[in-house]
Amino acid sequence: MQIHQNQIVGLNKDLLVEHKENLTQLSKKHDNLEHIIDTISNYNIAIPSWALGAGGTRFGRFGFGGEPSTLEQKLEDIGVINALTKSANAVSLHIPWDIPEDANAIKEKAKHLGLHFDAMNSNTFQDQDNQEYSYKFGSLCHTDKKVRDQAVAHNKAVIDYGIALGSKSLTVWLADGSNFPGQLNFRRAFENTLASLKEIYAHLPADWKLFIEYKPYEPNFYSMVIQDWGTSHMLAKDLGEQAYTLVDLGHHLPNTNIEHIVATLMTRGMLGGFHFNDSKYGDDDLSVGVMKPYQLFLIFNELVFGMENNPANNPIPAWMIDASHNLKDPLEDLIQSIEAIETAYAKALLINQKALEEAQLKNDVVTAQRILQDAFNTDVKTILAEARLRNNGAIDPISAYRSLDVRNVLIKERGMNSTATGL
Ligand code: LRH
Ligand code: MN
Repeated sequence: MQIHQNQIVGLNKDLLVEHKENLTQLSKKHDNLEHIIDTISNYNIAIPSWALGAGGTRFGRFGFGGEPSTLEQKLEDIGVINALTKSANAVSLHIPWDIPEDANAIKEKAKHLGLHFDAMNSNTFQDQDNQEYSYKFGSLCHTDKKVRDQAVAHNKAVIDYGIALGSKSLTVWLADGSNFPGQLNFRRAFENTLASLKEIYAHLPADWKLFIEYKPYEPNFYSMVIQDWGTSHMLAKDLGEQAYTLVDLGHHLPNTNIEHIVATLMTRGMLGGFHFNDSKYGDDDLSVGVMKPYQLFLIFNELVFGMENNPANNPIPAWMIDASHNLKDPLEDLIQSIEAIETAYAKALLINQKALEEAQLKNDVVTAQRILQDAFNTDVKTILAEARLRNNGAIDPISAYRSLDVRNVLIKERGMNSTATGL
């Protein structure tokens, strides 16, 4: 299904007058409004190719109907999200869930839909049918060199797929770890992983980045080889300048101060990117901003400050969503996640960083808090709508999605039982 510009123009018509009035009101209150609208209208988030169908848990999976069962259909669905939000012009592929059989054809299709390829993702956390050695006891850390070599070869193959598609980065997340004390020698596992990553790093083109994603537990429940930002940072430093730490918001123990981790990584230019999602307990992979919107706002406050004060030359982070959908229509869920991310970013851009610094230097805690909360309590819906409108997007993407009856059109095209690869 493709959404055409005139359909969006039609859907925006009834919303325009009120929107313009709201914008006029807002511009009276905020003198840097144009800068914020401009920043958001040039902001894009990569959509995970593995989150366009029903995820499911070990207790069950409930399909949505009309799910994309091919990479081409997945690109079309991301095209729908981008047509409405004008903030989703990138795709993050997971291999082998989404192998581009004909890379040139896939690249052309993506180009036609206004999409490009962000970070590639390798997968050495599942055994594939035709696989010689099992990853049951790990991959890059495995005690058996044959298994490590197999996993290194897979990561090199993923880089090669990415080169063919125009991607410029690889994300490595490892399920490697242990379930029981004594099962694993932590030091040997770390050193094996580093040695394996060095072989993968050596295969990177000079203009590529390697993102090392950490996670404290699951699917292993005693230890994970790359358990936290510190371990990821150690590995990245040992590898070289093209290696960075990737922060998946769901990969933290309860009450972890993630905005502090983000600020700390940026002091050394080591923040490579994000997997945005939200959670209440574990790696719940829920829609962004549904549980902890203030934390997300505080993370963007550190990003705004960090990008404006960047002596360590931290690159612009890779912005990616990593979620799994069990109840909500995946496309609606992703549209809401984009909205939540841009909301946090716009509110953070409203913060008067100069006034905040003055309050901090004077240890005027009350004023510092008021500056943050005034920005957080500002309704930025109109800013996001104007940013979309200036890119010919929908003023209200969710109501547009429903007015266009996208899910039922997809069910007519693909049937009720088509299933998407992924989580
Ligand atoms: C692991 C993870 C990782 C992906 C997977 C789909 O929890 O966050 O980023 O490879 O989810
Ligand atoms: Mn992730």
